[in-house]
Amino acid sequence: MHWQTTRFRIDLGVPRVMGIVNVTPDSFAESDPADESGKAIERCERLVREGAHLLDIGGESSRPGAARVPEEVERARVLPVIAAALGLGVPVSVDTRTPAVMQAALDLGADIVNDIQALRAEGALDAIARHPTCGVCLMHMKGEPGSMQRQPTYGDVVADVAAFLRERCAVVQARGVAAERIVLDPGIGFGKTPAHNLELLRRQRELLALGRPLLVGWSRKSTLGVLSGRAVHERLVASVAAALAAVAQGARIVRVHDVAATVEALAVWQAAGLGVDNPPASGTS
Ligand code: HH2
Repeated sequence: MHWQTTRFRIDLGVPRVMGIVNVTPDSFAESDPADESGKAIERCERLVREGAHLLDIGGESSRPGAARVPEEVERARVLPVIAAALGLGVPVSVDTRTPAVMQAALDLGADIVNDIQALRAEGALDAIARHPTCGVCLMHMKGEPGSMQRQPTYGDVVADVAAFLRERCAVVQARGVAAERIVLDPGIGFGKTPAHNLELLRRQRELLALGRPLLVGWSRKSTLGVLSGRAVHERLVASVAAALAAVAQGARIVRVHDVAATVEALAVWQAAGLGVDNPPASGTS
């Protein structure tokens, strides 16, 4: 299984680690925000040295309650960092829901658009459809970051997420984007309670029926705080465990802050023969 992106056709036969670079003063999990480009570029370089297979660069926090950032501010934050990251030899993703920022990043040569809104903003699909090969990550989110954690409810969270992703995948493909350019993300923490997030993890394999690779982001999120009793900057162990659990349940890409620790854990995982193509046997038979 592969993910076609602008410059790279990424082999997802082994699990891949996407390193998070937030060029923001207010991201939920940053103790030392990379809020100016020099610092963010250094972070990109460090994450690649630590073994990141992809970089995901964002200029707007999507933490619960976050307000929108003006388009010019978002552009000014991410574009210099993307330009520098393009020289680091790994696929570069822009984490944005702003069509003009998608377009500007693609014009610079970015490989992937990662959109927490699954290209629902006006003009987003046009930006992607105009580009012949860029990759896209379509994520499920119920509501808006500003209000999404106010008592989210579902009939069956896994079925609802699957139906949404199936529909978005069809819409994007109908605009001429080849299936191999698309990966899907259940959107851990986006309009979901801890019980919803854990249900999505336990039944994550059901989402594989959508036929596209899964990208999943558990890193430092609040459900891990609930499970571990740890504050946001103390969730390394829980985050690595969640990344391994996501891979065990069929995820091909994990989006993480702690690249070195995740890469090490996955090296042991793979040495044990537990690659994504060899999931642990289920049941007792
Ligand atoms: N989570 C965040 C942001 N973007 N994209 C995808 N595809 N999947 C995710 O789970 C996801 C995402 C939130 O995490 P983070 O970037 O660390 O925080 P913030 O949005 O506060 O910058």
